[in-house]
Amino acid sequence: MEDKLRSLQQEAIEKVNEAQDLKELNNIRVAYLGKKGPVTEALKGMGKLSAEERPKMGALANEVRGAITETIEAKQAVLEKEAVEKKLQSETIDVTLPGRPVKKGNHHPLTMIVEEIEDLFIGMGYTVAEGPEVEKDYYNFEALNLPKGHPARDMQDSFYITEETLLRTHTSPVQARTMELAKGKGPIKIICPGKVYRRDTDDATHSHQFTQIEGLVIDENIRMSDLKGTLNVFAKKMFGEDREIRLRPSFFPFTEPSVEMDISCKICGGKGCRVCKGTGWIEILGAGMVHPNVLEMAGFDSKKYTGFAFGMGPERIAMLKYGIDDIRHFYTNDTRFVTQFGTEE
Ligand code: FA5
Repeated sequence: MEDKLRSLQQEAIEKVNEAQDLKELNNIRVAYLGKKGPVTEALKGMGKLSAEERPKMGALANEVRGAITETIEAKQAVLEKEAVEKKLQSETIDVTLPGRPVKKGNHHPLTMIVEEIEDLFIGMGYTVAEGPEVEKDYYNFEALNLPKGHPARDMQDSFYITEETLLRTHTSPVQARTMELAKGKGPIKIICPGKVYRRDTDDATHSHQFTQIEGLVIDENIRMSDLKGTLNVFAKKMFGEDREIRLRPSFFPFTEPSVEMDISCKICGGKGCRVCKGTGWIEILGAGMVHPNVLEMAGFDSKKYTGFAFGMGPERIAMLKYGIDDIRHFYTNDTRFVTQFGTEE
């Protein structure tokens, strides 16, 4: 029995030492030390031994079991360490690999222009005002000296919602609303950016929905020269000192006198093209001195207060600044167009 136990010990230890992984090691443990294993079987046969031999063989069997268990534990520690190292190696991250850039969005050129114009006027002491896009006929027309049936209403073909409400055709109703809120007391110095809507036929420079930025200054002693000076500063800052500007006499029922401002066309350098309709100039804004009727209707004393107002189209300004040849590019969402401007956000 002694020989059998010793050879079992040697055989088990050899197998343990050759085990390649933890699974194989566990199989060896079950095979040699499990309930049906040879060591247990040998111990079961102890009853057949003499009283003198029994304690001796019992001690030997425990020694063999202990030696196999010890070897298994030592091997287990080695295999576990190897397994961890193998896993670490397979999951290694190469931190020297360059990362893949994540594509983010970027500012729309129209947003950039509106923000640039806002910054410019805020720098001149203006505050930003807002008004509704669904507007009352009263603020869009009547309070601006355009009573019902006035022929000049045809200048801005409108989308009506009810008899008395429409999609605003310009940002000028914000003038009327701001003056009304001021209750006849100046000064007022605001700009108002926002969307406007007209039943215009879309072409290279016209859209049925576009953006305007309104400006309004009301105080004592405001003169036409203040308006001219302001528009000059704006145009030079926006387009550079070398671009040509011209003011043309015009007509708006809410200003008197009225003007329109044109900028020389960047696309053709003033020679005439599709964008400037062969004239070499593009109109970017309408302006004038606030009509006394408009001041009085909003509760201002027109003998004490005077003011100027302007309304510009930022799409046209962006077209002139960046040399964009069709206003429809702003609305068709082609990312190849939009990503050409500004920085990624
Ligand atoms: C007006 O809308 C006046 N409310 C401007 C104004 C304000 C005059 C205050 C006096 C005092 P007008 O219809 O010309 O004016 O439009 C102003 C600007 O909006 C134009 O110069 C042009 O740049 C732009 N614009 C007009 N119609 C369109 C359109 N269909 N598509 C794109 N831009 C347009």
